[in-house]
Amino acid sequence: MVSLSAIDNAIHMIIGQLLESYGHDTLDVKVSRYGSGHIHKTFLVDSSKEQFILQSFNQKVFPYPDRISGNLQLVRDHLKENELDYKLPLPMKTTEGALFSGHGDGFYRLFPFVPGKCIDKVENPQQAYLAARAFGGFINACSAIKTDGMEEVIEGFHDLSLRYRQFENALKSTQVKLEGEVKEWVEFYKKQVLLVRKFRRFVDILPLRVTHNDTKINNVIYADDFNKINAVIDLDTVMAGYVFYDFGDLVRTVVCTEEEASTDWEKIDVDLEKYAALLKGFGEALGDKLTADEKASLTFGGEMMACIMGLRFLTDYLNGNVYYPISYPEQNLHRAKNQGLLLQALQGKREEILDLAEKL
Ligand code: GN1
Ligand code: MG
Repeated sequence: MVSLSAIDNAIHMIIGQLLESYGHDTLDVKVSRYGSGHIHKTFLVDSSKEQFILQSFNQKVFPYPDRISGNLQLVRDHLKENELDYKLPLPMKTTEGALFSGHGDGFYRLFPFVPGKCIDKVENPQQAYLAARAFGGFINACSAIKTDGMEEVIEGFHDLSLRYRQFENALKSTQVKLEGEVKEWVEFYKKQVLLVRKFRRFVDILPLRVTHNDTKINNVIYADDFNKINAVIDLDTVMAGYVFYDFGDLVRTVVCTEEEASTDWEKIDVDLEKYAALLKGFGEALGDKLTADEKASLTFGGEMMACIMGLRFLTDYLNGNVYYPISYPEQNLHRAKNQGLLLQALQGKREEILDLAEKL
C-alpha cells in the first residue's frame, strides 16, 4: 500500500467537517486522489449519496483567490443573463455563502462531480477537434464580457517577456552548474529571444478577450464514449488574454506525439492531422469572430506556448524546483527539454502548419 502524504492525511482528518460546512452528508465517505494537474491537489469524494470533487487550493501559486471568484462570477452572470448553454463546473458555495472553506492553514473548495474521462494525450484527430471546439466555444460564450472588469489572477502569467527575464535572473542566481544538458537547453532557450520580439508585436495589435489560459488537454472532461465533451475545467486562470494563448496551449498538449512528462526524446514530433483538427474545431467555434491578426497569431501561439512552458520549467529547475512538484530531481529539466524538442518540431514544420492555418 502507498503511504499517505501529509496532504492526504490532512484531508482524511477534516473531510467530515468540510462536507458539513457545505451542508452535505458525512456518512460512508471515501476520498481518493483524482486527475493529474500540477498545481492544486484534487480528490474524488464518494459519500453515501453523492460524488464531489474536492480541491486543496494552492495559495502560493494563486495569492489572490478573490480575483478568481470575481472573474468567475462575471462569467457565471453573463452566461445566465444571456441564457447561454455553456456549462461550467464552478466551485460550490458553503452554507455561509463562501466559495472556499478554510481548515487550519488549508484552503479547500468543493465542486460538482462531472462524470467522464480526463486524458493527458489525445488518441485521434476527432478528440483533438472536440477539445478545440470546446475551448473555442468558451471564448465565444464569453466574447461579450468586457475585459476591463476582469482581474489578473497571476501577474504576467503568459507574458513571454517577463518569463524570459525571470529565466535570465534565475541564470544569475542559480546554484546549478551550467554544464552538459543543462547548458545545452539554457543556450537553446536563450536563443528564443526572437519569439519574445514576435510576442511583443502581437500583443500590441491584438484585442484582449476573456480566455481560459490553461487549455491543456487534461483540462477537459470527455464523455466516457469520447463522442462529446462534458465540461471544460480548471477555471482559475480565466482572465483577459489573447486567443493565441488558448489555441497555443492546445497545440502544445494535443499535437505533440508525446506527453509533457515523456522522456522518449526521439519520439517527440508534431502530428499534423491533429493540428488540422484543432484548427477545424477552433474555427467552427469562433472563426467568424476572429480578426485577421488573431487568425495570423494562431501558428505563433503553438510555438509561444511551448516556449513559455519550457522557460518556466527550466527556470524552476534553476531555482531549485520551488513551483512545479517533481517526482525525481531532473524532472523540470526534462520537462523543459521535452517542450524544447516540441518547439523545434513546430518550427521545423512551420511552412506546412502555415498552409493548414491559411484555410481557417
Ligand atoms: C499548470 O495545474 P495545471 O497542471 O492545470 C500551470 C499551467 C501549465 C501547466 C503545465 C497556474 O497547470 O500554466 O501550463 O501546469 N498552471 C499554473 O503542465 O501555473
Ligand atoms: Mg488542471
